[in-house]
Amino acid sequence: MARVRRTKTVCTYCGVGCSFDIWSKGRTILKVEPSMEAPANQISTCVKGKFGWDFVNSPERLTQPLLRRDGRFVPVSWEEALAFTASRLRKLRAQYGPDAIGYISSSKCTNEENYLMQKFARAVMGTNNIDNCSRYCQTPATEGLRRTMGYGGDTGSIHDIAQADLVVVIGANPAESHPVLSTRIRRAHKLHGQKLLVADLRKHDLAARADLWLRPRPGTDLVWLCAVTRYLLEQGWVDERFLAERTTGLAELRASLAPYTLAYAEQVTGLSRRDLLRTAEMIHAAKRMCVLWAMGVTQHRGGSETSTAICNLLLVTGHVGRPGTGAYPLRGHNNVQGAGDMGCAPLYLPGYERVDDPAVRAKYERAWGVPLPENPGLDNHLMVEAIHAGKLKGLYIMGEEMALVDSNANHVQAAFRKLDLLIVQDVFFSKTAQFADVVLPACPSLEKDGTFTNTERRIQRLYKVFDPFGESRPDWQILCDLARQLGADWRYQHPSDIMAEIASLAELYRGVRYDRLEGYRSLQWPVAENGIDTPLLYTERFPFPDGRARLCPVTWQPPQAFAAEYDVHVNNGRMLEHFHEGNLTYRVPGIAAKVPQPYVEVSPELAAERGFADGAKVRLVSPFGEVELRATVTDRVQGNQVYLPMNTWRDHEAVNYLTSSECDEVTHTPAYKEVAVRLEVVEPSGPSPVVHGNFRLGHPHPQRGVEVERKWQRPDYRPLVDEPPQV
Ligand SMILES: Nc1nc2c(c(=O)[nH]1)N[C@H]1C(S)=C(S)[C@@H](COP(=O)(O)OP(=O)(O)OC[C@H]3O[C@@H](n4cnc5c(=O)[nH]c(N)nc54)[C@H](O)[C@@H]3O)O[C@H]1N2
Ligand SMILES: Nc1nc2c(c(=O)[nH]1)N[C@H]1C(S)=C(S)[C@@H](COP(=O)(O)OP(=O)(O)OC[C@H]3O[C@@H](n4cnc5c(=O)[nH]c(N)nc54)[C@H](O)[C@@H]3O)O[C@H]1N2
Ligand code: SF4
Ligand SMILES: [Mo]
Repeated sequence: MARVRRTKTVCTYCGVGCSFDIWSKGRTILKVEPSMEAPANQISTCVKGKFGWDFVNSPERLTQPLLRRDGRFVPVSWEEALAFTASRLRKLRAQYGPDAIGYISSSKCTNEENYLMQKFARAVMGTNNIDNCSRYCQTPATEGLRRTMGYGGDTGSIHDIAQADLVVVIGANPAESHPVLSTRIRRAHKLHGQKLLVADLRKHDLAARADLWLRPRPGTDLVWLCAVTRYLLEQGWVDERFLAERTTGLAELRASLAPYTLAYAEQVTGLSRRDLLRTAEMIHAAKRMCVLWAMGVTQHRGGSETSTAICNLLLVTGHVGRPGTGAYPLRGHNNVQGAGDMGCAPLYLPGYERVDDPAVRAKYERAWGVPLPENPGLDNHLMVEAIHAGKLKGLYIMGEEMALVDSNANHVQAAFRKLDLLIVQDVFFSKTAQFADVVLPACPSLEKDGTFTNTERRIQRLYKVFDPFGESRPDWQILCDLARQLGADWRYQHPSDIMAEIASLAELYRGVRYDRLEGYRSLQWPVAENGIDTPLLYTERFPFPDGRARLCPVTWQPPQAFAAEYDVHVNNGRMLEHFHEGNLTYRVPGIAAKVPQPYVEVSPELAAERGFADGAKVRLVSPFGEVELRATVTDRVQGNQVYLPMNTWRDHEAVNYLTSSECDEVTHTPAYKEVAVRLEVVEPSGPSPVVHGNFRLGHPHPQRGVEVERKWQRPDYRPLVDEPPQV
């Protein structure tokens, strides 16, 4: 008889990092119970953390390794799959060299697993071709912070945001993307008179509540940020003492801001002079200001530059290093911060130490006992291009739905078809897996021990709730098994052994130990040897040799231009209930039943002009591909800007069939938010705005060789919830 168990875990979805207890019996989850002890969320969670777990028992879980034979996937034993994978990797390396293989790590996986993935790429296989999905989102923000302040992480804690008297949110939609964090803002705004300034194209939850809502033209945020910074400097509304004592580069910054007059900003951004002045006045009036930003800033060609402009504004006004101030580049995935911290990037080893620094390499060579490659490797974007160029022959993807989430999906999928070897390690038979030669079944977070690092740099432990489903294995074990097949002497018995090694090498994690993270205890990096952590960064100095922050001049990169026929701008992003392409959330019947298949939000003006009604079926055609879906007419969007959630399950509706291969020049983060299409009306009216009825899941189930068909009813469809469900 199974006993009732209570196990602490950390949410597998977003970067807020909520933690809670899972009550279970056998493989059944009885309830999810948050705790006052939970450092990021206390008793709050959102709908995903509370109800989003049934996927772990989905009959579609991968339970055995699969090998492609004669165009079909056949289940095989672990022994056979590992031997096959190792021999193919060895062969490719012998034939084309170590740099002909790329490795994609997973922000869904633990720190320990991410550490092993980059160690596998570097120490076992001999290449720096390693990346993770922060390339798709946060890298530009990290770049902006590293240039100006030093560390690529939020400067304070979620708790600090509530203490600010002005919160500025730029190109982020926390009510859906970081729900529990947004409730902190809403509460402070309502109860404590906190002021809220939002810059966004779309009237989302926080925009609708804001004291001032700016609606700039897409991709022009840098211009209004620079104009406001310039105006603040002109008026002397800056923190002279902070500037003098804690920063360098003011003269260069001042000179670089010369072109950014209010008149220029009005012309480029479409914002009124009045709103620009009100913005400056609100900032001047604030004693403690934080700026939150996310994909509306980073997923543009100028993502790094705009992120830098945000940091400049914070530094000029002295809003860094005190509670209630600072920079919050909201991290997306549960462990995207950790994946970066662990060195899953072509240029950085764990703790952001550069691979091209001989002293750093020497430290790792001593620890790992092998010579390490010194040339920086390929990032995600360059890997795809290198496959097309015939230079990259093999790819190992752990926990990333790259075929659908990378931009210009047709281009990416065409690259996958050219690979000699594609290894996919996932919990489900994803779209990406359809291109694989070998599919390795992994365990999701509930089936393993480890740590995640949330958006506040907070490291938290998760404990195993269930045994692995079928023959699936935790990612860290798969990596160890494979490394041993390839001759490495990896003997980790438990993730805590891996963390001990991380702490011995990465300065930021120096004092991190499992016993210091027992239960709900947590640590925010940098963690000193004695276990003292750092909830608030830069209280005394910035981690540059002179201890001062650097003001950095920036240049505006106008968004890409499209031919005149592509006259509709496609804003895109998240919806509350689903996570990305929905490999997990659409397999939670409770959520999938409640929430729709996707839709495109169209403004009343555009619908009237094109002669269609709510519920119409429209086709969006970009230079790179097309999608067809139902429209919902709403004033959340305006004019020729439509909004398309990326959270579709149905392959052919994925927004990335529309996006291009353009990217941020510095970091290669895709310009996902720069999309234009031609809108064609397929049916001028239709079932409104719900997409009624049933649909077939397009994913063939490899083990049974049949199409899985499910019938889900969606009775009460509301695309945007006013109040995200709080429990
Ligand atoms: N429910 C749910 N939560 C998630 C995720 C999920 O899939 N589902 N994914 C997680 C991940 S990985 C990430 S990275 C985060 C992302 O978190 P967010 O960045 O909040 O997510 P997006 O929906 O992409 O929101 C971007 C916002 O930018 C706005 N925007 C677009 N273009 C511009 C522009 O040019 N200027 C300005 N000022 N605004 C613009 C959009 O209107 C939108 O409101 O969410 C995380 N949380
Ligand atoms: N147009 C457009 N495209 C975008 C974006 C956008 O705003 N607009 N946002 C981009 C951003 S910011 C991101 S982060 C990406 C998100 O894209 P992804 O990171 O690919 O998204 P997920 O679906 O959350 O996770 C990927 C896979 O991990 C698997 N998985 C879950 N847990 C585990 C585990 O423990 N182990 C293993 N091995 N696998 C696991 C899931 O089944 C899923 O297939 O999308 C990007 N694409
Ligand atoms: S806010 Fe994020 S971390 Fe918290 S329960 Fe929701 S998805 Fe999970
Ligand atoms: Mo992300």
